Amino acid sequence: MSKPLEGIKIIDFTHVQAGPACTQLLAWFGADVIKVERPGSGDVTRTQLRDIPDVDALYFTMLNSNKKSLTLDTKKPEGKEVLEKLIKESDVMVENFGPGALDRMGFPWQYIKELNPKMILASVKGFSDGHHYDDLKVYENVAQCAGGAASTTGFWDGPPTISAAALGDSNTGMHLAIGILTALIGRDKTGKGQKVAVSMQDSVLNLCRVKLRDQQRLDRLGYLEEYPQYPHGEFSDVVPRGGNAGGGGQPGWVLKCKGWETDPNSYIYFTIQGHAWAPICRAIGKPEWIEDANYNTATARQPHIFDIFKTIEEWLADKTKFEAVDILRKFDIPCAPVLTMKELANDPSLRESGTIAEVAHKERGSYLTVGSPIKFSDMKPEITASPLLGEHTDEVLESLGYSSAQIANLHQQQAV
Ligand code: CAO
Repeated sequence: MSKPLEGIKIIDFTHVQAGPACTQLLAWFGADVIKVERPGSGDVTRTQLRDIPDVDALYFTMLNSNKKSLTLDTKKPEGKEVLEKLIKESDVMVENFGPGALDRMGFPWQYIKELNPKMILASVKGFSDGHHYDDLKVYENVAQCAGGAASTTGFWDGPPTISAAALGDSNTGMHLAIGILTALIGRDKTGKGQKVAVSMQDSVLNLCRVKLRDQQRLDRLGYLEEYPQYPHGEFSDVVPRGGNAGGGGQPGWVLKCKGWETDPNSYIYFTIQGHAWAPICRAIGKPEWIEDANYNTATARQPHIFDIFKTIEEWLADKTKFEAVDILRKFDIPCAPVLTMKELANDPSLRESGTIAEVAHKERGSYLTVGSPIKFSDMKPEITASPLLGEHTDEVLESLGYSSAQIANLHQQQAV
């Protein structure tokens, strides 16, 4: 099956998570992604949090599938020369070095553009160019704090909280992938490349859009009706942390199910969708609430919403999270079990769809990874193993026209 991005050549000058997540996605869809790594060490994630001695860590293998690895010291003249050749032949270069690193290496955008006017340079930084923090190096949790996620996540009586989801890293990588595809389509029209830049702060903030909505509502009204603080608690002048409250127009909460005393994940998320009130009452055995004026509108329910959740928890007490959802789905109630990583890893539906993929690796045996969350009618992305460090160095150099003698010479000059 031919893949849509076949023929697009990408220099993957990325490391850790934000950049690699982007280029991995493009590799799944057919791009020829050549990861450029420092000889001897490579991407730092190859050795971070290892579970098997001397074998590429899962952190690396799960973010670098379907790529090639070229080792190159791009600070040495002969490494620079190879990179220049690659730039002339490629469509896209993706990087997420610390601020200024590419310039210091001798590859500012101006020079890359001179080498190849059709080149698309895609960069991730912690903060956008010109921002007063644009000199900072940034990791995931730093971005979650800078982008508004931490101040609005967690419980009101606890500290700002980090989400387990990679809002700063992989999310920024996904934004960058959209930027690259857009620039490629633009290039088809103009014949010119361009620089695409995405900051981690901006990408987190983009996902916190509804919290900026809430700040403006709070400024105007002084309260936020869907937050647990309403109507009995107090609001300050900033959006508070709302615990597990629903962020949209319907109240929701994480509710205990049978076994919660010993199983920390025996919970469901339950949403009280306004027009589902009658089915909810029927489902939980409270048909008398359907017409009761204390319950039959969202406004009437809000003052005692936590008593309502408590009643639902009483109904849940003798049901597992899976049994509960199996009953509630028949009443068309938006809900889900709180699933653990173990349950997700073994979920037959996710295996079937390719969202959880098992990949064979030369050195570590097989491992699980998250496959493409994007599904196509005419293509099923196949996930192949991440490359060993420098696995494709000779192959890439040959494709650039280097002879065996020149390649041997390069290896010698590049030796660490
Ligand atoms: N050959 C020679 N030198 C190389 C090289 C290669 N193949 N690959 C990288 N280098 C050099 C860089 O040129 C840089 O050199 P100088 O700082 O001397 O100019 C050096 O390696 C270190 O690069 P770095 O600043 O990117 O690395 P770091 O470990 O100090 O910082 C990180 C890591 C992630 C904090 C930083 O890269 C960053 O802020 N990136 C932008 C934001 C980002 O993507 N963060 C997400 C990371 S995922 O959590």
